[in-house]
Amino acid sequence: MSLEAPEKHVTYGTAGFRDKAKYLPIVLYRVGLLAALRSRFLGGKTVGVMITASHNPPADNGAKLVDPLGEMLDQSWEAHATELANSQSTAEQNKLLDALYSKFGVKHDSDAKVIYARDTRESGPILVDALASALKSQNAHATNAGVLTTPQLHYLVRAINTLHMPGHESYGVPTEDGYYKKLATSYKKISTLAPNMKPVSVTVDCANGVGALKLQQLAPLLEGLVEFTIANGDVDHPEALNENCGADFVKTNQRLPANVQPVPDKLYASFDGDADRVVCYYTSNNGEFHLLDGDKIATLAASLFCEQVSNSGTKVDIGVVQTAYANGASTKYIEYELKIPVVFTPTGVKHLHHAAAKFGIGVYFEANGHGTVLFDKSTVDSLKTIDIGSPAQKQSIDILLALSDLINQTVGDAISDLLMVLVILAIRNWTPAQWDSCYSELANRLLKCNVRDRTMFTTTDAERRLVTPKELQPKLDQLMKQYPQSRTFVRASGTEDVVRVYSEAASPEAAKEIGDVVLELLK
Ligand code: NG1
Ligand code: ZN
Repeated sequence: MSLEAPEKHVTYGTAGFRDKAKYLPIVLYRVGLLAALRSRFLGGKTVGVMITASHNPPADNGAKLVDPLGEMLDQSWEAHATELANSQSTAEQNKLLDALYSKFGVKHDSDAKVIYARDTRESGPILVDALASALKSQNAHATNAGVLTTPQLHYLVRAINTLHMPGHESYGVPTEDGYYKKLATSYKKISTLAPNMKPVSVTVDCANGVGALKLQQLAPLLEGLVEFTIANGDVDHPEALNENCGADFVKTNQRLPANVQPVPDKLYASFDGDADRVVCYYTSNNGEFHLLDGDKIATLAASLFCEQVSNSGTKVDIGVVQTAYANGASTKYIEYELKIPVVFTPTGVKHLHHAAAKFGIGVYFEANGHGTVLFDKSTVDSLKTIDIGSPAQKQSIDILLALSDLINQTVGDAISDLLMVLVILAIRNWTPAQWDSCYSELANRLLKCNVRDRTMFTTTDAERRLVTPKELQPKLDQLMKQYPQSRTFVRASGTEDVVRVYSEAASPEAAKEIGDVVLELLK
């Protein structure tokens, strides 16, 4: 490394390290040091490193560590990552690393295995070199998995470790091909189980990112069942990544991405830059744009699971996990129509993931389209062993088991989530408009506000209420009383130096007015 310290302070946050790529080579080097230690600490299990900045601009990049079962890095290690990355000299770095080896009682010469991958960003190869040289310096067994989506790397990590892990069923063949085959096989299985399932088609805006390459590889395996058309699949021009397209653009702007000319009532989807998020949408005959976001995906999935579990004759507690950003109408639909519980957690998928794992079948999605469904081991075991009474019961059990294979349970996965949406629509023979009509969203608005010090904004109740500044929450409460069905909250972003203001109400005018008043209050 030419530098001995990063040019600016970096923090391992909800999205791992993320910054302008030019600051990151030394950070990736230190991520490599930590990854080797993490693997050794876990008895030589394989850990993953993903190099990506997801939906952020092309000049950014980042790194996330993946734990052996494909989960995000254990939260208690985030502080070690931050401390090590910010060492001010090589001597300090080595001293800190030695201290961590001693603290955890880890031997330097024990087994360490790390697998890593990157997205399509131009800065990827330089960061891979920095990571690889750190792994080499640590005598770690390193595997370069090349260019992958983030969820594919999570899949590989889990599949590698569960090959020989007592108490854990093998997650699949630990190769990229194994991933495609697992998805395609389970989709095909469902198509043979569900009566009269028709082929479906979808146009996918891939944000000019890695999702395009991977969807092209999957597509031939699903020929005759799913017809994919790729839009924004240009990975040869790195500057085009996420530019006027992708899931974040579509969700934030509530409009079509560039290069998509919609046919009314047809289904469209957008992935983000590393294909761990997906949102869907369609236009009606009058040209109106309708977003089917993470909340709509969660409700679609939860309703199918309720139906199939009830047909299967098993008892499974199904629940949905949301954040404060979930539209209030979706929460009401889940609680009052589907009659299943909703749990709220703070923003950030690791919180949602942990809460979802407490259910027999836990559905979690952020409104922005990041999420998945978790099947508890006891649920899968009881589905596999229950006495089967009728063919209809058997069919539902088999559909549920195949869905548990179709869904990437390690982390939100745009490709796998999209297949889940498609298969549910196909089972029900629903158009996008039928899906959309389950509930009508409350009007909402999401604003950002620059403040002097965002750490002054502390919250409680899964970020839905402010604790400090003390005088603000009573004013928000007062405001909510003035508008029917309204809700507003303020929280500090975990990924940007801003506070976010969310408002929802019965009409767009009211949602806008509330947002404007809150912005004034923040001045
Ligand atoms: P912050 O910046 O903390 O609001 C954003 C998203 C999260 C999550 C993280 C991680 C919103 C409102 N917030 O968090 O949902 O995806 O980024 O990338 O969409
Ligand atoms: Zn992403």
